[in-house]
Amino acid sequence: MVLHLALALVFALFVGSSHQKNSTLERSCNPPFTTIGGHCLYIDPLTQGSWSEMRTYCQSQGGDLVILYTAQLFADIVYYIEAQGWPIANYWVGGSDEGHEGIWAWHDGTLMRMGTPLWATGGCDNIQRPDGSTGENCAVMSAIYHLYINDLDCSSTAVHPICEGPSV
Ligand SMILES: [Ca+2]
Ligand SMILES: [Ca+2]
Repeated sequence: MVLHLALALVFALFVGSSHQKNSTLERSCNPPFTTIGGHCLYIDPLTQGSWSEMRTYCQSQGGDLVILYTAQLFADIVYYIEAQGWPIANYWVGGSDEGHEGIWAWHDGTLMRMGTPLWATGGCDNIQRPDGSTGENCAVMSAIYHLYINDLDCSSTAVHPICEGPSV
């Protein structure tokens, strides 16, 4: 009976510790990725290039350009960038309407929501949508719009990558 209780206690401790290890807050990521908002992300302020170049760069690290699944993740990324004290810059994320003008989608095929909370208000028309037509087909967290999303020419090269890697 005592042995059974001891085994049950050991089992409970084991389950408890493994549960804690796998919880969002305790998750660790393989370098160069770091935990941001419960995801394994890599934001590289030293590397920049076109959207496709930065997508290839993320893939070479075992990931891809980040998909902003939730408003909370978007906010966590903004807070992280601000907390680093980096200069204001442009950052590519994994959304595009290249080849299907006006239909914005993440690289996994998920449709990208317009408006709040992602998109910046461009100009004075107070519309939170892409404004670049066929000349601007890639989504950027924009330096001039407080890191809200804007559409930008995909070949712009003064843009850093935000990569998401596999969760551990
Ligand atoms: Ca477009
Ligand atoms: Ca634009």
